[in-house]
Amino acid sequence: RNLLAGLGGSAAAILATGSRTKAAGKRYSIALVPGLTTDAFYITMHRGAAAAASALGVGLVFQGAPTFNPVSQVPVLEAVVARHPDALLIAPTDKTQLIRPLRAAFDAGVPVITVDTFIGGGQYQTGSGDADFPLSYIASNNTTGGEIAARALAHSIGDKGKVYVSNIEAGVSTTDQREAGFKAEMARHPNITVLPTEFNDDDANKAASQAQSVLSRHTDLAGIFGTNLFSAIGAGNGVQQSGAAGKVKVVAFDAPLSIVGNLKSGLVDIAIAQHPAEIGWFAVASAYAHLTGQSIPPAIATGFTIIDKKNVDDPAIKRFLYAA
Ligand code: T6T
Repeated sequence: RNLLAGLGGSAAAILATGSRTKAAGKRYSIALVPGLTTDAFYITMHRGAAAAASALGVGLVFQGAPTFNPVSQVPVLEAVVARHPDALLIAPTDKTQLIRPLRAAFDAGVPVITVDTFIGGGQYQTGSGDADFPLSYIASNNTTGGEIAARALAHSIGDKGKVYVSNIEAGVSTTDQREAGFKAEMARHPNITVLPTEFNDDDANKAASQAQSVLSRHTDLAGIFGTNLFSAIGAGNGVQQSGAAGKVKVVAFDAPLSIVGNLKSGLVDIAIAQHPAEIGWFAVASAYAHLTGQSIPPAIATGFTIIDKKNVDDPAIKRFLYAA
């Protein structure tokens, strides 16, 4: 108890130091720009960020676009940067196209941390390339996540048959890495054939009709890997609409509350929950550390929780479902 009391005291001391470094009476303002605003993943990330902001006494602005793409994200980013936040946390929607606008933010004196996705090759603070200027990359290890998905899918289809990847679009760091990790692991499963990837633009309806049309071309399809929330929900719906629920196995990246029914009915075998609240919490804490003169690591890898119908009701597991 004494230890906790001591920690409380030092947190208060840090807070006081932090406020002293700003002009009297002004709080730090940190902006969080998600990949899109209506996605349970980013809504949950916002919740974790807000918890850290309130613990540290900083202001947090959450502003993003309604769809996941650079065309809608860049104007929001520019509007946010024009108000000159003390730090910018952003999930860039394209590895390449967000470099220029983020560089402009950085050149205007706004420290940048990327959350969930990265720009360039994702190696920051290396002194090389045109995209190493963000201070830190705080995210899941998405290559590992893709490998986990492949092993789970291989297991549930008896290590043989045809599968495909339902993905957003090439150029998104997270889902590119998930697909690459998935394919690398599947290369170790000689009796599994990976069909060409279907790209859905983060649209669950499109992912569902793609699943139906792949199934009509390959009636022996064994499984689908949905690389993110909308890809996975769409793949599951497409399988159901084709009357192939249970026959075609689905492994989902992401774990919105709405996946619970699908896990229980057997439509989705496994959901790989990221820890978006953890990403948001560490992003705000890292920005605050930087603003108050601390050094921060160039990358922080957050965790996963693997959810299936056997563990989904366990309170220690279900807390990782994304609450929208
Ligand atoms: O999978 C997450 C996120 O990690 C990815 O970058 C984009 O899609 C999600 O937001 C889920 O919809």
